[in-house]
Amino acid sequence: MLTVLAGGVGAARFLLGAVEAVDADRVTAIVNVGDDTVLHGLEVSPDLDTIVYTLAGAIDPDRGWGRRDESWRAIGEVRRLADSAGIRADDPNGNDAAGWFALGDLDLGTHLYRTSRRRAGAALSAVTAEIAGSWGLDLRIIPVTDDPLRTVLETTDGRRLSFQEYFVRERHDVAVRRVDLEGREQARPAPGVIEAIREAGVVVIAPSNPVVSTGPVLSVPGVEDAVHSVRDRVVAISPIVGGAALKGPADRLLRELGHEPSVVGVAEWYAPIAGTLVVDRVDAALAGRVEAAGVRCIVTDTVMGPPGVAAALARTCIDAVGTGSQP
Ligand code: FO1
Repeated sequence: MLTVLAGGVGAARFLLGAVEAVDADRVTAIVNVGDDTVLHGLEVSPDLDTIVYTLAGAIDPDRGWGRRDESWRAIGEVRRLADSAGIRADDPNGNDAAGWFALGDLDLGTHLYRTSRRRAGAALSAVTAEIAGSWGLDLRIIPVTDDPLRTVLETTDGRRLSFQEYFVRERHDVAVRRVDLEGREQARPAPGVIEAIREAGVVVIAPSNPVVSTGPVLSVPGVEDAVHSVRDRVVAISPIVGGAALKGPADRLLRELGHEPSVVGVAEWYAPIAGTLVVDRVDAALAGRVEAAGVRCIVTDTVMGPPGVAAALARTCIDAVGTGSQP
């Protein structure tokens, strides 16, 4: 079994390769929910949806989130109404009414369904399985927890922003001094999470943001201990290539929180729980410093643009653990 600790876009692209490399029913994704939010009363789970839509071939390939062939009529109407009423995105009493978070019409259907099922008492993990099943997906996609877990970023000017306020509304262009994971003490791993880690032949930490994507996954009590207990079988893939994040603010957040924004900083971050770190060829010269941080370093192509790279990367992770493990 191959288990992947996953954030959004980078993890989704890796999972596409993983289901080429091994049978999809042997792959489990354990997914961040710290980005989840409630907008217009609807429950939105961006990382879960990015993974489902990507594996289903329904993702918009340019944006990397939301549906392909999307239309925007409903959110366009919200924005028209807000404009007319003078409601702005930074109005504390009505900011989502300003429509700063772009919910497409097809995507809205997912949020309507999720919200209705959750109000009827279904757990997020059960609803996620229903949504993935509707797309005919054979891999297991599990939110790390069914309990509320919210990433909150405190800016240097003292504001506390939800992840989506930081990422989308503020375009991650504000300095952060602290990241909190609200609800983590009470959160319990969703059914199947701990088993999927302990019983996996290989656990891959996807090339996702360590602070705000895999960080919340590992923060759920019991998850980091489970990963630590199989450290020799854990392979992390660096989301930092040549000192920069391929997408999003991973490099900036690492720097702002006092870590080196490089594969060395990533190695130091994951060394307690991962035996191996995979880095891109452009970082080959740093392999010695990665190993000095206490993890084995594998150098290969990690940028999952060209066809075949993601599947080759998945095979590299499996081979890294080797010795007869059966992913
Ligand atoms: N990202 C944006 O930059 N702008 C948006 O308006 C936006 C809307 C959106 C709607 C649904 C969804 O599932 C994702 C959406 N994202 C948007 C992406 C999302 O905020 C981030 O990619 C993840 O949360 C980061 O992992």
